[in-house]
Amino acid sequence: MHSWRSPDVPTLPGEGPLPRLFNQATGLVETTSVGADDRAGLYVCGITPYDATHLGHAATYLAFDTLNRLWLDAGLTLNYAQNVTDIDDPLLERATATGVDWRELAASQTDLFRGDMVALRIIAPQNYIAVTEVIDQIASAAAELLELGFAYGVPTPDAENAGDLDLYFDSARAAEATSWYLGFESRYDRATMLDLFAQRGGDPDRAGKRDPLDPLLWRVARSGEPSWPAGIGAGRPGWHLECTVIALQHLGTGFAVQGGGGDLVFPHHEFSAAHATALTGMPFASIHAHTGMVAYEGEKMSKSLGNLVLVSRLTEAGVDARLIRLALLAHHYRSDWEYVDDDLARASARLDAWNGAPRTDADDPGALALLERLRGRLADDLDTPGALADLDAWFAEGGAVAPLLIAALDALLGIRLDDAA
Ligand code: 5CA
Ligand code: ZN
Repeated sequence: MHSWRSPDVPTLPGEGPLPRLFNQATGLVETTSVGADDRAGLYVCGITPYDATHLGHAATYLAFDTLNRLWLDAGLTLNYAQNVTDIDDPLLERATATGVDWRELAASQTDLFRGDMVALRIIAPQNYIAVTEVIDQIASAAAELLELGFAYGVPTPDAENAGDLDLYFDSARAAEATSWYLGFESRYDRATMLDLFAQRGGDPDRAGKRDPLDPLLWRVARSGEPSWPAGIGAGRPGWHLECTVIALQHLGTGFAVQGGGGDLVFPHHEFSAAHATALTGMPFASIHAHTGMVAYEGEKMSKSLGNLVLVSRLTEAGVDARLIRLALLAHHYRSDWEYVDDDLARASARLDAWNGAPRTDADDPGALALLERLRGRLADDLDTPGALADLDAWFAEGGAVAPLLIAALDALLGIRLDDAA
């Protein structure tokens, strides 16, 4: 599927350090490791395309955009893959409720998302893959898991297709036979897992499962639902296996960072990694990174609750997309926070202060030192609030806008000052 148009990213003098990131699986801030080919592999879970793009989505993609910018500044090449979950229960439910074909809903919302990413100057993934483009590969992966003994059939509860089997992942077998184990990434206890599994698309009470936490790999065809022919029986993919297959196809095993919002830690990321390790015998990613949740009006901003602030609504209302970017960068990517209108007002005051600083044609040593400070801050688990504070201090103390700073703001933070060419 076509991605979106990437912003130009200027090259800065010298080289930034390799960024360090908090790894959910170890609880430590670790240096991101890249392969010998200097390609930084990143997989970030993409949208389920209905009601895109709210500020929570934007904050998540912006966090990993900052990581990509730091990798570029460290002299690496990006190898970035992202999916679009264009077939899933909530998408189908929304399509039915609104009387729109699910394919049209997915296509229109994905388009809107691409436009928002361009407006926000988010670097595009080299591989932007819709789940419906890789159904055959997902079905093959499910078949392989069955062959390897990591999957089992559970009879459908419906009379109309009695005897048909949905395929489930055998977590206990995977924990026994591979390096993966339940909780390796989330480090949640079982009660928390059961609770989250039920909330986030799982079916702990489904009769016939070996463990209530075993996730669905392949849902056999039901009437009235889209399905695709497959050797294992016509059907559609389970959620976690989609991301496993897309990531393995484009990044291989052991890539640098698997990312997404904190709402995906369990069960989604834990089981995407489990499927990958069961298929390949290798760890999925080196670092498992997650963003905090953006809330609005007291609750997590989410499509299902409907408490959304959409990027497109703000830009249509005339809000400068740079202010959205700056408002989001003012919060550390790992913190949970609640969006208020004042976030935009503060971003506006900040951008005015920076734009209003005196201009100079010369890069003095102070500007170079500031660049190194920004690089250090950002490489330290993406400390964007710290970087913004350093810039505020520079300008508050009468520092000028030097060409180097214009380029640094653009390259590292994706913010172009008013007269940046
Ligand atoms: N399609 C799946 C991932 S495979 C999905 O979670 N889609 S989503 O549209 O619900 O979310 C897209 C991305 O935005 C995910 O990485 C998710 O973790 C993140 N996200 C969703 N809501 C928020 C929020 N309120 N704050 C921060 N990030 C969020
Ligand atoms: Zn995913």
